[in-house]
Amino acid sequence: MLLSSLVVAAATLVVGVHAHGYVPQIKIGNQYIPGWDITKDPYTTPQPLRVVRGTKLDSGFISDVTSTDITCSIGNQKLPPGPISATVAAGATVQMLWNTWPLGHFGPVLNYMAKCPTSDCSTFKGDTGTPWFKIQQDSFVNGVWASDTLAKSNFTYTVKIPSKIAAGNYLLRHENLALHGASNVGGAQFYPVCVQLTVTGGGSLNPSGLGFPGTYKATDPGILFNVYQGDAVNQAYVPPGGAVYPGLN
Ligand SMILES: *[C@@H]1O[C@H](CO)[C@@H](O)[C@H](O)[C@H]1NC(C)=O
Ligand SMILES: [Cu+2]
Repeated sequence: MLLSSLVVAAATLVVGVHAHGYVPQIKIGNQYIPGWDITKDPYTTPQPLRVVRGTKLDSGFISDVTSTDITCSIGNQKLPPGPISATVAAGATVQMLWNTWPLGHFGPVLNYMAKCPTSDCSTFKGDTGTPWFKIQQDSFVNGVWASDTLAKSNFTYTVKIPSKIAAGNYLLRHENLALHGASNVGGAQFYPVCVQLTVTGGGSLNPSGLGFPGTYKATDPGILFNVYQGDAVNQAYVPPGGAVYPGLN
């Protein structure tokens, strides 16, 4: 008993001061689909094909909004070894199943998509131009930050794929933005995760307009923000990246 708790404590130390979280699984309808498991997938040869973009070896955060890591997490330059995507109908949901998320890393949960310009998403980095559009966001609702709600909901967050976007291949960029240190410039922590999706059905909308990097500025009011000023201030919080793209549903 004592030995096993020591082993757990040692493993926790190796991971870091605290574990942030990553997305080892997603769920579409009743189907569980492997995401990117940082404890296994980077160490598997050949590298497994995963619908969640792989990152470098940790689940650490990004603080530099001008870095290409802001697009799809640390090591955005590393593309998947081949084409793979999860199929989802326009108007349906994708559940992001985080392995964990620390309470108190509070902030909004932001969700964007970008249409892959190529026949599949595996060669699309999404880090130049403005291919992205915002599809969903949650900030401070009834006294609770969306990231704390995620942590209290079995580490699950549900993204609705817009019903009116054109069918095709997309990256979904799902992001936790932790504001606990955000009252200083560079103190906000970004945790983006990208999923390769094939959207079926849908309509004729082909939105775009946002860039990662590009859209976020270190001094945006939703990025340079003191989260400890009380509920009234938090309720007035304006997330970065603007409003959800109009007319998606
Ligand atoms: C919590 O999420 C995990 C996957 O991350 C799932 O296997 C489990 O069934 C979920 N538990 C509940 C109570 O929904
Ligand atoms: Cu942290």
